[in-house]
Amino acid sequence: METTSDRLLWMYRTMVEIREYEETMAKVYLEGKLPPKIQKGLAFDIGAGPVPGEMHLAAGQEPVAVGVCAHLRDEDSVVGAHRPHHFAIAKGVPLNEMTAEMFGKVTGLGRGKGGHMHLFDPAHKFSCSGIVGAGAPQACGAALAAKKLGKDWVAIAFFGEGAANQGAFHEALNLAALWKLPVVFVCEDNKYGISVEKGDSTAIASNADRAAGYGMPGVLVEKNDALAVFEAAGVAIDRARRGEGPTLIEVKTDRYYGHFQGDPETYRPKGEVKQLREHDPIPALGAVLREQGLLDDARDAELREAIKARVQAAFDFARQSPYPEVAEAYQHVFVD
Ligand SMILES: Cc1ncc(C[n+]2csc(CCOP(=O)(O)OP(=O)(O)O)c2C)c(N)n1
Repeated sequence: METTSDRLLWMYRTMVEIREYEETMAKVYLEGKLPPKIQKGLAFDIGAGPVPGEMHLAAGQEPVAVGVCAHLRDEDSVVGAHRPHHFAIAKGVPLNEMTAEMFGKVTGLGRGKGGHMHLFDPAHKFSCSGIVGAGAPQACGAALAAKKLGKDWVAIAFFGEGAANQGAFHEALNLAALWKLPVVFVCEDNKYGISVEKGDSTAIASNADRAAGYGMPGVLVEKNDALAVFEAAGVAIDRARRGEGPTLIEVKTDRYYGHFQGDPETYRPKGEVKQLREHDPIPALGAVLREQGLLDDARDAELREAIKARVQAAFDFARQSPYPEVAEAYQHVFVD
């Protein structure tokens, strides 16, 4: 990505792709789980259907992923959490192998053994984990490796505001600041940790304020806006590349779906999601692009069609791929 225009267009396209991916997954995930009329709000067999296991979708949170990843190079590392698709897509993880992994197929990133919370792609330096808070120390590890190798690579740890109450998060921040590691901690405050509102679990309003306790800059991005994230992330990533150490950024973002697919969301005020969707960050960035002459209706329709086709192709690839052989069950699990 050379110019600012390239980056703006990339952010828009990538947000559209993430949204298309999550909306497609929301539908496909329910296949075979229960008859539609009793699905809403009831427990179902999460092992049934083509996509087994839990499913955490990130529609609404696209600005965080693209605003940060627009600054990254191939050599930079990204560690995500249990809600990882937006980060993976923004880091360039291939859709086919990522989707096949969620379908449990042998063509998946982890040969079908990891599922949607455990997407590992060394080629694109992407990983994630279902263990809340686990990613921050891992990003420190990648940053330490870059520093020892004398490279100007950076590492990003993405996590939710719930994870910021885990011990591992605090240990990671302390060590990162002490060793001036080239890492940026990016907290997505989507207001809820499962069903618990932030104010019921966290004594301070903004995690960005916690940065001062570790001797690093803390930045609060108050709007779920790709350009605002892009700006804050640019400063933090440049600082990390220059060897000046870590930054903690918190972004106020919006989760459109439940914590997991099938979540009855009884903790959410009625109409909250409808209200959030009225400030959708995708058309907001689209309007900026239009003002700058970078987008019009024809171009928008064209790029949306291409994205739809790419996402559909990934789901087709996953469906058509074979399951692993039973004999593989214990292979690729432990290091000899
Ligand atoms: C160590 C650990 N504790 C608890 C859980 C169960 N759990 C899964 S997601 C979640 C909430 C995470 O909230 P947050 O970090 O804000 O991320 P969000 O789901 O909002 O993206 C919890 C407690 C877990 N997976 N790992």
